[in-house]
This record gives sequence, structure tokens and C-alpha cells, in this order.
Amino acid sequence: MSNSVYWNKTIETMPRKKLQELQLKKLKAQVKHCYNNSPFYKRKLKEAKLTPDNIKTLVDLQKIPFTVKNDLRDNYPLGLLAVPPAEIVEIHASSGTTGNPIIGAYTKTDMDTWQELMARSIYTAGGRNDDVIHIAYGYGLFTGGLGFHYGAQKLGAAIIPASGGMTQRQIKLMKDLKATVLCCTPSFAVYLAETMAAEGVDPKRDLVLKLGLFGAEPWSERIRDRIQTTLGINAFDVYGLTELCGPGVSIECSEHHGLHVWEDHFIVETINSETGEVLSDGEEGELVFTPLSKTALPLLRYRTRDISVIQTDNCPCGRTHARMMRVSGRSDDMLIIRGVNVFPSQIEYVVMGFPELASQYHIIVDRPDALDTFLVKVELNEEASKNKQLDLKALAVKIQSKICSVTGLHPEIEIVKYGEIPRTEGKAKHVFDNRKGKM
Ligand code: DLL
Repeated sequence: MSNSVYWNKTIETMPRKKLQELQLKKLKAQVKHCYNNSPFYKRKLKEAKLTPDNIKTLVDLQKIPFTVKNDLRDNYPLGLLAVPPAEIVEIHASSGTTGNPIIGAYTKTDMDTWQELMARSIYTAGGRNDDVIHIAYGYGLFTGGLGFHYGAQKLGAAIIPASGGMTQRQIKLMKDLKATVLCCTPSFAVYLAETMAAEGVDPKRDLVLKLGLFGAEPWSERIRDRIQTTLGINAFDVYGLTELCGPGVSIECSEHHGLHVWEDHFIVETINSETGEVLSDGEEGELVFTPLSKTALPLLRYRTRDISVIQTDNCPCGRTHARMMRVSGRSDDMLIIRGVNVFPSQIEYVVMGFPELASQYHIIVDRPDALDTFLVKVELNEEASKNKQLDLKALAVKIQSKICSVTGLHPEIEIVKYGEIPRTEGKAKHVFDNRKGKM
């Protein structure tokens, strides 16, 4: 087992100037690849009066128009392919709630890059080849299960490919097979911890888990605290999206202060979602990525809709790659309720501050007449559910006034017993906006 904290020290600690030289070299090649092999990009670049020769510096990237999710949906399934179809060796897709799914297609080269980035990511979080890695992300079209699988395989660790579902059996397997690393969505990690408590399994006594790699949905520091305390592990945030490869775009190091974006393979920018203006380091905005190594489905300046802040100052871990702060939400997540902007993360922040509450919650918005209704449904934790003395009315008033202090609105509060809000195996769904068509 290697003692180094780096999977690839040369790359991970490369001085930023050298890293940028590498990015420029790869960017030039990538724009050329798009121009020569993707009719979609040839048209887009021509419309912007650009040829690959116009990209002389990294700043020139800003001349290239953005690519958005609808460009992919409109060209479903493989309209943006830039290689002969025979070169595709694997296909994934993200579920998406409406319309065509987003397709991720990979050549052998793309698979090698993804596997390398996932191995590097797991290693950065502390996973090693003597670990037993329990993967409870869904296997299949979703990139979570297989992405972690490929990375763990390259690392040489032992893999438990549990996928989603059968929670009790997963706990038994983790216990019996001595899993040391857990990979799943943060909401599933919370659910696993709750189920363990209900089954009388004490993770600190009965399991040997040491770390967890959680992502695929927004989560908060308060959820991290809960997961770390209940499971007795070190929890790492991991980020990615199908369009870029899947997980493996960025991961936290042991500093837990932002996720290092693997800049030898991605250029990251933040922009003002409304104006498209490029923002400086430290300013919050929408993440835009230009993958530098993709061959099958290359993308230029892809708008993610995810909101974050980029920092390029030195990280004490020694890695020079920029850090993106925890994704605070999506630009299209924002609800406008009675004219007021409300982010689901604000509600989660309040809910997680009440020790009596479990981490499940629903935000239900409707418009039966002219006015929006706003209901927040929360769930008592197991202990509070059994407490007959608990004054639910007083608790509801406290929750309501806390939400009011954060959002300015007084939602109706419904408190239900532990287990009454259904758990999801994949990404958690918190928002139910039933106003569509009633606006
Ligand atoms: O969720 C890939 C992934 C799998 C990432 C496993 C991490 C772990 P998609 O299904 O295409 O891909 O969804 C991508 O999920 O644009 C974000 O909105 C959200 N997301 C992913 N990771 C995080 C994270 C996978 N760590 C979309 N924090 C992205 C917040 C995340 N949101």
C-alpha cells in the first residue's frame, strides 16, 4: 500500500502556470476536434465567427458560446457525437425529470480517463487498495454505481457492488464483509444510519467503516455532521455529471474545504446565470465546464446550472487544482413563492437545526386559487416520535418562525412521525411544485 497522499503527485501538485499551459494545449486540440468532427460545433463556432486558430490563450475560451442542456436534449440521442459510432464502447444516461434523457457516450479513451479520475478521486479521499469498498450508488444507466466501480477496480480495492435497495441486506453485507468505505448518495447514507439504529446495529461497534464518498445531490454541512456522527466516519463530497463523465469531476481532500476540480481534464468557470458574465474567483455563480479530454461527446463551455464558488488559492493539502465550494443548489431549483425567492437549501438548513427532526422533508407548493400555498412537511426522528410529552404545536411554531427568519415567509408546518416520509434509493426528492399549469 502506498503511503503517498497523492495518486499522481506530478499532476496533482503541478504549479498552476504549468497546469494552465497544459490546459491551453489540450483546449486548442479540443476546439479543433469539435470543429473538425462535430457538425453541431462547426456550426456554432462558425456562427460566432471563430475557427480553432482564434484560440491562442485560455482567455480566448470566453469567445466561445455556451452549450446548454437543451442543446443535448434537442440533439438526442447522439447528435453531438464527434467519433464514428463504432468507437463507442459504453453508454450512460441521466434520468432527468422531463423530456429526453441526457446521454453520456464513451470511447475506450474516455473510459480510461474516467477510470483514472475515479481512482484518483477515491484515493484523494483516503481509499487504498486494501480497502473494501461498498458501492450503494445505483448500477446501470446512472453513472454513480459503475463510475465508482471502475475507479475502485483501478485502485485495486475489493468491491461490494451492492447498488441500491435491500437496505437491511446491505447493512449485513457491510458488517460481514468488513466494508471500510461507503459510496452512496448522502440521503441514502442517512437512511442506512437510521435503519442501523432501528435494527440495533451500532456502526461504531459492529462495522469497520472509516470513510464515505457522498454526492449526486446537494447536501449540507449539517447533513455531513449527522452522517459523520451516526456512522462514525469521515464524509467526503464528490461531484460530477453525466455530461462530463459522471462522478470524478471533483472531490474534497482531507481539508474538507472545497472540492478539487481535476483541472488537467476540465476547465472550470463561474458565470452570472442571468447575464452570462464570467465571474472572478470567490464570486458565487453557475459552474461552466469545458472538458479537455473527451473524445466521443466533447463539450465547450457547458452550463451545469449548479451554483458554487471557485477558489484557486493554495490548499494546505498541496494540490494546486482549483477548488469548487459545496454546490449550494441549482439555478433552476429556486422557487418563487408569493413573489419571494426560496431555495430548498434554506429549508434544509432550518430542518437540520432541530435535533427532534429526521433529515427527510418535503416542500409542497400549490396554487388552488390565486394565492400560492406553501407547506413544509417534516418528520420527527425515532426518539422524538416515541416522546408523548413533546408539544407538537409549539415545535411547529418554532419551525415556522425559523423558516420565516430565513425566507420571510410563514409556511404551514406538518409534523409527521418517523418513517412516514418515504425514503428514496437514488437521489432524494424534496420539492413538489404542484402549481404547473395553474400559473
Ligand atoms: O449525479 C454523477 C454523480 C454520481 C456524482 C455519484 C457524484 C456521485 P447526474 O445524474 O448527471 O450525475 O446528475 C448531475 O447532480 O449537475 C448536480 O446538480 C447534482 N450533483 C452531483 N454531485 C453533487 C454534489 C451524477 N456533490 C447533477 N453536490 C449535477 C451537489 C451534486 N449536487
